[in-house]
Amino acid sequence: MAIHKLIILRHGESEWNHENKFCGWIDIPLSEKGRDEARFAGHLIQKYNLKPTITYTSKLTRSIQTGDIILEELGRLWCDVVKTWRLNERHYGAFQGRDKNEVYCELGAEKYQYIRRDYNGTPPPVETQSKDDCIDERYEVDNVDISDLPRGESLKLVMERVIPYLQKEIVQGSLIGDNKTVLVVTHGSIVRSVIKYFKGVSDADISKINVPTGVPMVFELDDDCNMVGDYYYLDPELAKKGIEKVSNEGTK
Ligand code: DG2
Repeated sequence: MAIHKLIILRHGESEWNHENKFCGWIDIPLSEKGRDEARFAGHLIQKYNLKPTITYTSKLTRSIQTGDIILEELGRLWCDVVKTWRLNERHYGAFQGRDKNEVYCELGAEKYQYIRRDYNGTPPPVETQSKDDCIDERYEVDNVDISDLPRGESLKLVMERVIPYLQKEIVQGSLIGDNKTVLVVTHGSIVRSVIKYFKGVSDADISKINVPTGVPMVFELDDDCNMVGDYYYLDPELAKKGIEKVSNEGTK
């Protein structure tokens, strides 16, 4: 039976990750450190001799830039790239653009942690879909009705839009159907969704899982989409440091 490799990572540090602001669907580019992280991610993928033949990104610049840098590092800029809003970060509603520590002080530790990490925690929604929130022509594709796009999502809502796409297009379509090595460059909440889905993490336990910027992880799946062994980070030490940083964000 064949083993199919799905490489997935959160983009490198964005300018707003660096400034400690909630980003969500706001289209913020990578910071200089984020570009370095993306280059190092490419180096790790090469070191493990992984050769993606198709790449998926979100519609957000930080994910697209990370994918481009990785493919350049790998000498595989020819690789097909599919960009989809279904891999966009969780919509952070009215928190988008706000300083994390300011929100933390306003809500208190418990509510802050609930909205940030609980499976059902939902930020207050934005009222309108506007260009100020980066809802623009990039979403005028695939019969998407812009007014149906999210205005504030929990992880549960994120999973409802991403997992069917993961199953059908990425796993059944490319990874197993076409026997491709797949690279997915996406966002923290999407990686958490994928971990929850493949590992069957409970609604309660998913709140403890954080994802570092720019460290690739690999899921190995058999022909029936079952995981073979556990997922692994290509640099576990680096991942550990990144996870610690992310879990404390906004609290100090
Ligand atoms: C971060 C996640 O998403 O923030 O939207 O600010 O992966 O696009 O940097 P990403 C954001 P936290 O949920 O970790 O606070």
